[in-house]
Amino acid sequence: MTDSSSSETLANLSTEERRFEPPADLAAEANVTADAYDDAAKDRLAFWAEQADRLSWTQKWDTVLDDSNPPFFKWFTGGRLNASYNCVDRHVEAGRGDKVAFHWVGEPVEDKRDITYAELKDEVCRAANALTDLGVQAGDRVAIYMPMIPEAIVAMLACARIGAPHTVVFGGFSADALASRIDDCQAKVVITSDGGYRRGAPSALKPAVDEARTKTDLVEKVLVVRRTGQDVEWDDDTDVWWHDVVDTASTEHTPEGFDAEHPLYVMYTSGSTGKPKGILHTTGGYLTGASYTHHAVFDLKPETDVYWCTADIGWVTGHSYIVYGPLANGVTQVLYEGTPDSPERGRWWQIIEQYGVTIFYTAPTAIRSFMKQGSEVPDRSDMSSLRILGSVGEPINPEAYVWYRHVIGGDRTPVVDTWWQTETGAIMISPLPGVTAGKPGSAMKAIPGIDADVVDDKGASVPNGSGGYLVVTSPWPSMLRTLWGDDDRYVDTYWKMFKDLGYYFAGDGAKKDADGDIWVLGRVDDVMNVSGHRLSTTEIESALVSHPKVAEAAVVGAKDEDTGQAVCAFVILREEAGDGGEDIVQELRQHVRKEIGPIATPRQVMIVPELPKTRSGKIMRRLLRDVAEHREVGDVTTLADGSVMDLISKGMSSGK
Ligand code: 6R9
Repeated sequence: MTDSSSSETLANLSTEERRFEPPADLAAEANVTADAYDDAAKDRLAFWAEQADRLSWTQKWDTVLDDSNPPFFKWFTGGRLNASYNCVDRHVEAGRGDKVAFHWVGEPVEDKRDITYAELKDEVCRAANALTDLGVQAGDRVAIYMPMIPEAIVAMLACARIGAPHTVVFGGFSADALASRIDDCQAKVVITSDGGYRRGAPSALKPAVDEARTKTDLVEKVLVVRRTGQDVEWDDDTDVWWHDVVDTASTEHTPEGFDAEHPLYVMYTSGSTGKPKGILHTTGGYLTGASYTHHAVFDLKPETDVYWCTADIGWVTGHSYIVYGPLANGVTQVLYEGTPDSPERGRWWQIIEQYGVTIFYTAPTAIRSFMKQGSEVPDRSDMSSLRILGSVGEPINPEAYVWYRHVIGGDRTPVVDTWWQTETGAIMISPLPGVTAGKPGSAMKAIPGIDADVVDDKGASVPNGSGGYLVVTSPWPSMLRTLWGDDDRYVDTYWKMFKDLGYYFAGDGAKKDADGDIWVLGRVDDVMNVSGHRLSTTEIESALVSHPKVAEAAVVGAKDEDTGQAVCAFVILREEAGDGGEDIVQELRQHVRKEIGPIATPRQVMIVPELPKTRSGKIMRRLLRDVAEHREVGDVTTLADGSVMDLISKGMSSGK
């Protein structure tokens, strides 16, 4: 990525001229102004100490950053606090107990419930007492395997309240995945439900827990919420109904202040190969980062905003931007159980209209799938309450950004394209909605208090117009502390690459444009090498998506005898494009050639009905590479919909 030919390639890649200035009224009232960058740069630690003051501490810290043993950094040492108290009790104590914490919307229409902060506090206290009665103590790990129901959040906060780190496992993951996570962090209790609703039908969860228990004998108790009422197998020695032990428990529970570095949770991320990594987050720094970024990046006004993040709590976005950040900030949120198109396509937009959602945070994959359907369905809902839109999880293609802003945001709303990772705990690179003139496709620059850069393989900052590796050059409060039980892998994975400089290596490639703004290009392993030219999958995908007939595209590099790797594109057409006709493949190849250059012209363009995605919406290019290289398709257990690969493979063999 650092040789001159690749820099040229990156510099020549599609240029984006569109700019969207912050709306004047938003800028005038913004929580964070341009001064914050300078303030933070002047004294970074004082800046973060000020942000930590947003929280309630039972004991103030002695030292903001202890960097005596890098890369094992500690923040706010000597300080003590309780995360659950910060997310719930303090709002009630401040007289905001009647404020709605969650407008919960079940997938079945009419299945909905509002939960105030006072009610949330009672429920969290009950659950904390119940967990203690089940033998859970501070430091014990608890696995949570649940659908998007309020009890899932209560469970997380109850664990935090008693100092028991939780590990939330996606409800869509298999029994194997659950068992391996339970094993890795040695969880002694699992909290689950009989099932949840997905696409109009109850889907079971408890059987996967039962199966996981045949693979690991660590689990002492399984606490089960009754959600769907479906039949479940029952083991009297282990299984306990939530309504039996939580509903009957006391609402009195005194939260204990834990050390700022007390483990808050472990979140597993699937590495591209090998066993998943258990990312460890601790309490004080993490909560500071989640709370500050939520306030700054979404310009949060807790008195008036209605905030909705569509993530699942089974991934980090749900942790930082449904649970810890927003609740620490005391906002009213929407929490939705189901899929975007159930029972009908306009469900999300109807929810926005119904609850007057003002801030909406979702993933590019969702945006692209709505683009595919066109604007007719969203246009039926009044979404004039929206004032800020956010994007996370993948690079957002410029066309998807513009569509999102235009069709969903009525051209009023800034779009904040937020780059961060499970490891970073909180948003790192993003526009600020009251400050930044947004460029579609760019995450822009590091937020105040964060030092990020794009560097070459020696760690030298690359000049504007060039590409390289994305790094974080100073420690930050919400950073991961280690990989659960594997300090060596933590050091190797993130800190070895730029050891002498002490930079955190994020695993992503990025480029700086002529203004020095950052364009994240995706994982480094998503970078292709075609005839010695480094090409980013993201940029070719964005070129494809800019074609009017294309809704979504995924690009992989497949082995090629002549060029080393060749560009293979998998494309979903927009509905109005029909089957695209005979010439569509040639048309798309020409389009990429024109947009980026001959070197990027796909060798193959395959029209497919769906793309393989994880539940968090990331395209699993590894599986597409298997198809492109005519291999047997690898492990599909983390796919949201396992049947997608069959559809794609079938399309391939029938020559479509
Ligand atoms: C929050 C989350 C992290 C990886 C990250 C990068 C990609 C996330 C992005 C983005 C471009 C953005 N990513 N946000 N790429 N622009 N705004 O997604 O965490 O699941 O750990 O994934 O996602 O590749 O390294 P996680």
